[in-house]
Amino acid sequence: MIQEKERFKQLFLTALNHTTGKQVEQATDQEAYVALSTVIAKYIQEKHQNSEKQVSSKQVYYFSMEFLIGGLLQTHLSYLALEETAENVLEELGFSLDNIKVCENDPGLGNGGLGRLAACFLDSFASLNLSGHGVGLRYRYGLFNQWIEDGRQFELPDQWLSEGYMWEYRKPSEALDVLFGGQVQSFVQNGKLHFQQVNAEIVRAVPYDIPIIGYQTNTVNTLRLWAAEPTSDQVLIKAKNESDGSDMLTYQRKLEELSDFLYPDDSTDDGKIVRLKQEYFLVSAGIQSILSNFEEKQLAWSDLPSLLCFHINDTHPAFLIPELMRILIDEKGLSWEEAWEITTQSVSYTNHTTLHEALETWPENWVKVFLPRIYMILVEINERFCQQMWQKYPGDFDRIAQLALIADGKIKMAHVAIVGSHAVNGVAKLHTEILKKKEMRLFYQAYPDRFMNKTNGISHRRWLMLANPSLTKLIKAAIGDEWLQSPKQLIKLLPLQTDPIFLEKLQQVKHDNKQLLANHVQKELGMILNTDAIFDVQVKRIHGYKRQLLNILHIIYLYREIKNNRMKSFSPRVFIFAGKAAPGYYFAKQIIHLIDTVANVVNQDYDVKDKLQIVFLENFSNQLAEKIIPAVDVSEQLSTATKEASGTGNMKMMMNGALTLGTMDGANIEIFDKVGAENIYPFGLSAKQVLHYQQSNEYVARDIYHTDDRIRYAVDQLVTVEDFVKDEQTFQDIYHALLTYNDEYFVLKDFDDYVKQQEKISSDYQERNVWNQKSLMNIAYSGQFSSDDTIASYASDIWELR
Ligand code: 26Q
Repeated sequence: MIQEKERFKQLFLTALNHTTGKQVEQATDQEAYVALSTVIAKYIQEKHQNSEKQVSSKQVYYFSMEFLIGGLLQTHLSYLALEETAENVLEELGFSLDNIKVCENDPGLGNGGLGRLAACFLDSFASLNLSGHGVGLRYRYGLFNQWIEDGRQFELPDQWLSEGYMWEYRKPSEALDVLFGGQVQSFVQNGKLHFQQVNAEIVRAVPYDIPIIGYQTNTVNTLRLWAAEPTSDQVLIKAKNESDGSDMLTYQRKLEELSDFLYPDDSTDDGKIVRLKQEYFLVSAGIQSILSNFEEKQLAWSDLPSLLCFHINDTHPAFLIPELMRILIDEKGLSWEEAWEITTQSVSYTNHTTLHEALETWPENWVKVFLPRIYMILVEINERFCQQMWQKYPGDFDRIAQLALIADGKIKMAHVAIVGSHAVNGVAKLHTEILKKKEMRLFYQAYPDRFMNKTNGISHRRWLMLANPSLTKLIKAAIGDEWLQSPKQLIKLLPLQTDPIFLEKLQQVKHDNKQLLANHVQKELGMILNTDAIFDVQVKRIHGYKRQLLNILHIIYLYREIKNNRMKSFSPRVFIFAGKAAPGYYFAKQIIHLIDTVANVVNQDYDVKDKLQIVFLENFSNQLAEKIIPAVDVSEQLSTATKEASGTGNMKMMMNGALTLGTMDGANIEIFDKVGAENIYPFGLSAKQVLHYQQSNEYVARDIYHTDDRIRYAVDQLVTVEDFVKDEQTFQDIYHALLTYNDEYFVLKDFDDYVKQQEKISSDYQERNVWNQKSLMNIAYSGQFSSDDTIASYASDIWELR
């Protein structure tokens, strides 16, 4: 122990001197952060060298356009069991570990759920000793930094690389080329037809590797992020052709730009060509480097599916399918049939949405121009597939037209992904059912065995052990620490529901966490929160279907009731919101503006002080989520049934003892099934009812508006200069979305049920002992939502790892 400490200290001092040239006394926290990370990186390297010596097993490559990995300093210290040592050494040297931790940047390389899921999966791979690696893009700027002024969202570039990134290793010796555009030439050689892409634009792909370690395991996996760079040859050719050197620089920039930005999740059409190129860049670079490693082993190509799995995180990396075909056929000389067998056996696909507007398609013309050889292969896949379907369903033109991969000038990426893989999964039970019975019904009929469910999960280590140290301590004291390795062991907490002392402590932990969040809010917004109030939280991307509007309309109504002293058994509330709106998503930006407008009135009204507070926290991120989630009493999961594929914030909050107020949608349903009706607040239309109303014309939002006085008041406030708004125009589009366009998301329809459950929450919260029991039940049953479980299930049913 003492030896360890001395070694750590020496390494730290050396690193500090190396990176800054300074003595300890002069170093800033930022410089200490750099030195500390350098030391930790050294420990990881040592582990890595051991890990690579281990027997190689089947490798999974998880391809994703997004990885929201969050801060790694804390994770590494904890997983390497170095926290205490570091804390002591730093203290001796006059630093505080807490101050150093805040120097870390949070790379925002994702939009939301899908990107965070990928990060939780990497954590589980390494912690389960499985060889699972991430393949992604190293965007120069992550998802924008959000800044709100006068209720309006401004977007600033997320400069996560400005201070350098401590956990990556640039590997220029493993760089390779990705080709765009040009023409495809064919020629016959030895009686075989060959294809070659000529006059293409070449972009150099340079990998940056981030080692991923597990909790108390020896496994070190890799997250490989690719960056686009110009090749010097290309720039030179360009320079020779142009007289003016400035063009050369512009050209260089143009090539680099490819990996500059991450696209928001509902991006409008402009600039989308870059997104198309990004998707191909990711898979081409990723698969080329994996295959070149495979070739070094000198095995037969037919062995590939027993050694490698390529998993695609939604359709965004689906060009992997034609790219793998291209390499196997054009470069390795395999026949179509051999290549197809290898491809479909090694690729699997997760679907994350059934929203029609979110299913990815690409204009045929773009693919033809920018990926000419890939286009030819897609046409061939489509033709063979349609023929096969013709055999299966002779004469059924209509069906085959609907199944086709290419139709109406568009390439349907979900169709490509399903046809080109051996397994397709949804991310929660309901979502998978909707895929099978509705959205992908015809594919399910054609390939019933291909479809399966894998309900999402979250890393209980990041979202409980690291994010909530006081709860972790309490749980450890009660049931030991086996649950850290086997999260289902959290069920051992169940008997404690009859232990009033334990429940008292649980309440105290929640209160302490609320105080920590309140301190943060005071620092950021200068607002003092009532920590005895219910912390009622909705944090996630701002979207119509997630219905932040339902929440805020309810608050508008509550305000009136409180002002008029009409609330009977009301428990004071702090409503907390956070989330980004996609820059081009006008409606979502309006919602932020509305929340801000209502907050300004409520927070300044002395009459409701201590009863009602509203907070919108800017720039939601992993780091902010880690502050908020341990402090949540009520977890708002309000999506219109059928719309949220799974949700994962619901699981994070449950695991931290929050009670869910949610629709029967996505994984809320599975949470309901686990904790039982007593320990959750479900409300609203069921999926079946939503589908019914969508198909019939029976829902008329205006009828509800006219008959329910509470709704009429809340909706009218959007366009009436009375309690909240300053003019009639600002929020008229929200008003019209509800009344003129008949409330696509059934906000008004679900309002009454929502209010009832909110009232129930208010009165239940007053029986603190009972509430604490419910909270405990949520924690105890949350182990089933650990991503360890999810990954174990992918490993056995999809990747066949063991
Ligand atoms: C597509 C094309 C062009 C530009 C952007 C995109 C794009 C980018 C990101 C489309 C979608 C996304 C992100 C989707 C996402 O995060 N989905 C969420 O995935 C979670 C993990 O499975 C689920 O829990 C959520 O329900 C689902 O909404």
